[in-house]
Amino acid sequence: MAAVRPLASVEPVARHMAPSYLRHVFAQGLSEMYSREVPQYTKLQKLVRRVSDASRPESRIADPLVPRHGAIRLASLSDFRDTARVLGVMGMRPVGYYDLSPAGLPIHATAFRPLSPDDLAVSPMRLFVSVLRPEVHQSPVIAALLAERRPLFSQRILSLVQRAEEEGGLSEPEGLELVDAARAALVWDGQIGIAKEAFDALRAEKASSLLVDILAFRNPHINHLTPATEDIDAVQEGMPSAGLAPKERVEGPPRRKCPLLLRQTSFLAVEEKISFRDGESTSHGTHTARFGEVEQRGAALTRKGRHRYDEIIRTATEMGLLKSRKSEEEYRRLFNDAFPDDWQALKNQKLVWANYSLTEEGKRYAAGGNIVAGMTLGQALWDGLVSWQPIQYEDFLPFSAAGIFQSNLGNEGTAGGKGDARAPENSVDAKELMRRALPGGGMLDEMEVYARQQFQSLRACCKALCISL
Ligand code: OOG
Ligand code: NI
Repeated sequence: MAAVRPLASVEPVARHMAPSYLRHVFAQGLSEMYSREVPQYTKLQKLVRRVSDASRPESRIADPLVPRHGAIRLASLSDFRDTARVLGVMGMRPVGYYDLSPAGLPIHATAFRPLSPDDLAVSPMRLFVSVLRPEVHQSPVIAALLAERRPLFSQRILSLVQRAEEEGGLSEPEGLELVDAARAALVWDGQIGIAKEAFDALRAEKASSLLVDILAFRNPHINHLTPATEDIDAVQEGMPSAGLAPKERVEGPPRRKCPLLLRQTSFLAVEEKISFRDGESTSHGTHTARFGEVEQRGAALTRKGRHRYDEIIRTATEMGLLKSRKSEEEYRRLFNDAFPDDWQALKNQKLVWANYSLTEEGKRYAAGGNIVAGMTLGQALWDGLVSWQPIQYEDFLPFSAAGIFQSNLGNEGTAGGKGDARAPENSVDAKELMRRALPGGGMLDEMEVYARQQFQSLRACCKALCISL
């Protein structure tokens, strides 16, 4: 007879799997799948690991092989909504609105990501999810294809999501089943899922490569997956000898002592085989859309800082500085004139968000109980009881995103010409439609997310030291 275990040795079993753990498993699953699909991604991972090993022990990136973000492109708002619900079970919330139409690309997007620093620390995976803009539906060719499309997620996936929403989570087997099925729904299937005539008609539309990527396949696929590095210039330089064709230059702010926002580079899109089935016969072709990318994150800018950044990008684009590496010095000068390369100066000018925490001395002081009444935050900072760190930028740069789209879709849009990523007139309606499609009130404003984090960290310090806010 099996021995009965005393009750005390039975570990308490959490009823629901932590969303952050599900997100981690999802990121790993996508990474394994993408390395099977795009072998260059494995080469990029190896290069990123080599660069990270060379900078140890300073490297703060725990596992450079787990991707930090990925991107998918969806056809319909109903798939978009279902995706939001699936990612919601993994603790990912929609933040920001990105309109890619100024770059000539008829899509708009949001980024699904964890919000709190603790959740980001467990698994920082984000998914940039774009969807066709409403104007596109006016084309009869596209409207017909949309009407025929089957939903991205199976009934089983949606019923698991519903259970998670109703019960506040999923058990381990159900959580893992959901994550694996969600990953599998995004598998690359080189089979063209529409008739030859529709395919040819799609090819004749504006922005046709993007439309083919979104509408001609039976399901959406991972467009790219992006590991993180702390030395993106070393990764960029190492690409050719690793057998990868890099873009001309790193996108985003220039290299500096105090890194800001997000710098990214990618290897150019790979040519992949596709096949058409036409009755009995099968013919073959190629598709070029998927690539590999690497990111280096810096400090999140405040509204004031972001406004300044957008102005610089506009000027630099007008001056033609963002086209090749030759103008990098001039770009850096322009940039450094607007942003001091010193954290304290950046904060004094209210250009970066800050996360406040008690120093060791501050913790001892708070625990000691003999708190000085009437202390100010300025004093606490001055006395070394409180310190601050810039908050890392966790979102995306629409202009870079547009640039990335361009370079991988045969330059069919217009980005790089005007450098103006502001939304056109009609995007208010499009944005509103996206908002309404999302469960739970729509996209969060990224600035509010950072402002809240700064405020909460400040409030916790002030509370511990009896400082009135
Ligand atoms: C998404 C591009 C956005 C980024 O890193 O800016 C993005 C796409 O190509 O579908 O991932
Ligand atoms: Ni990306």
